[in-house]
Parts: sequence; structure tokens; C-alpha cells
Amino acid sequence: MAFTHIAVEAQAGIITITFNRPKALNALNRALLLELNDALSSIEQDDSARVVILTGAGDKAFVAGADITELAACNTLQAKRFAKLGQQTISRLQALEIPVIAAVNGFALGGGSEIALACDFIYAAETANFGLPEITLGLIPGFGGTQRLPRLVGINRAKELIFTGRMVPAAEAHAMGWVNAVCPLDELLVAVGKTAAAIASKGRVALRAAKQAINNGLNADLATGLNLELDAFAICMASPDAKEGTTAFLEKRKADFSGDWEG
Ligand code: CO8
Repeated sequence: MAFTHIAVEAQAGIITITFNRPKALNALNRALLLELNDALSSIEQDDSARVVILTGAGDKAFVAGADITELAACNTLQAKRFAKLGQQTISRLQALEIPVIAAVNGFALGGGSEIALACDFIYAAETANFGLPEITLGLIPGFGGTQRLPRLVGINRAKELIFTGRMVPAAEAHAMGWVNAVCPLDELLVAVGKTAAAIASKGRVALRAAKQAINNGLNADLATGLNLELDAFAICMASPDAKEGTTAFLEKRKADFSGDWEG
């Protein structure tokens, strides 16, 4: 598949999607979001895909938000459609069965932070900055930020950040639990790649079950979440990966997971 606004590279089951509009600090226009949807469609159908990494082209920005030039030219209906496209794309990203890691290499503002918030976790360069500055444009976050940021960093902290639009340096984002790890820019993709490879070596059935149990359980009460976990655990037990994992342990060797759903 040929892309213009993103670049997609697959290696050993790890798919790296790079937002590729460096002159506009990788801002999200409609064309980029449509390409991201196409990339997600192909990942959803790809049995060899294990982990997705998202990052930005250049050393300045992950994504500096929705494309303000395009946004400013929208009427109300077009803006709502644009917001809906962004929300749907980002929700689809969050719902991918395989883990998604954001490698935030610079500014992650507005829609850029909102994309990172929908990933399973975030590693950031020391030089990265996060923020939801929409309030300074007379707007509010429209790609899920009002919902996902409070769930991750807490209600009051999210309100302060959304009401002020303040930029948060990577170290502070790390301290508040927004970001899992911070490293020098030139080490970021290596660090993310190592974690992605560690995840990719695990069983696909168990990874999917763990991700779904966590994500779906967080939207339910504890009793419902525990039931979801039981069902997900049972699915794992029925899989060839669980047979291989337990057998490999008893035979004192490294497991070689097929990722098949049925034996
Ligand atoms: N959209 C379009 N172009 C952008 C964007 C953007 N979000 N951000 C930067 N650019 C462009 C600049 O216009 C500039 O272009 P040019 O060279 O042609 O003038 C180029 O990228 C470089 O930017 P700067 O010269 O501004 O670089 P600085 O280092 O001086 O500043 C900043 C970097 C601080 C990141 C600054 O560019 C900035 O503040 N950008 C805007 C950040 C922002 O407000 N993001 C939120 C956007 S709104 C949003 O994301 C809402 C999501 C929900 C939308 C719902 C849809 C309806």
C-alpha cells in the first residue's frame, strides 16, 4: 500500500507507523487520518502482526495536533465530521487486538497527545512535550482528550491541563504516569524496539486476552471485570500457546508460540 502522509514499515511482526508531514510538524489532516485508517485495516487482517509502534518523522514533533490550517477552513458541520473521523480512527487504534506503543519523539499536542493517549503505553524522548492546548484556540480537545486524559492522570490534574492548555515536558509527564519511560531522543526507537520485541515474542492469544481484559474491565465494575478476566483466562487455556508455554516451562526450554487460536 502506498502512503504519502504516513510511512509504514514491518519487520519481524513489528509494524512501525511514522506520521510523515515534518514541515507541518506531522499535523493531522483529513488525508493523513484516512491513510491511518487504511494502515489499521491492513494490520487488523495481518496474522503476522504482533506489535505496532507509532512515531513522528523528524526530531521535532510526534504530532503537533490537528492541522489548524485545515481546521480553520471548516464550517461547523465539516469540523464535526473531521472530529468524528479523528475519534473513530483513534478508537480503532485503541481497539487493535495487538499492543500499540507510542514513541513520542517531540511535540505531542492536541490530537497528537490524543493519539498517544489511545496507545497501550508511551515512551518519550527527553525533549518531548505533551499537552492539550485547544483552549488557547477557543476549542476543546475533540479527538478523545477530555475522556482519556482524566482516566490516565486523574480528573483534577486533567482539568488543570485542559483548562490551561499548558505544555508538559516529558519528565513531568513521566512523573504523573502519563508516560512509562523517558530516554534521550537518539535512544528512543531502540528502547521502544526492545520492548516491542519482548512483547512480540509472547503468545498472541494471551496478549490479546490481556489487552481486552484490561481495556474492557476498566469500563465496568470490579465484579464484571473479574468475570471478563475469567473468560479471557479460559480462552488462553484452550489455546495451543498455553499448551506450548506450560510444556516449555516443564521441559526447561524457551517457548515458541505459534499464535494459533485452535490446535
Ligand atoms: N497544524 C498545522 N500546521 C502546524 C501545526 C498544526 N497543528 N503545528 C505546527 N504547524 C506548522 C507551522 O504553521 C509551521 O509552518 P510554516 O513553517 O509553514 O509556518 C511549521 O509547522 C513549524 O511550526 P512553528 O514555526 O510554529 O514551530 P515552533 O517551533 O515555533 O513551534 C509549536 C512549535 C509550539 C508546536 C507550534 O507550532 C504550535 O503551537 N503548534 C500548534 C499546536 C496546537 O495548538 N495543537 C493543537 C491543534 S488543535 C487539535 O489538535 C484539536 C484536535 C481535535 C480537533 C477536532 C477537529 C474538528
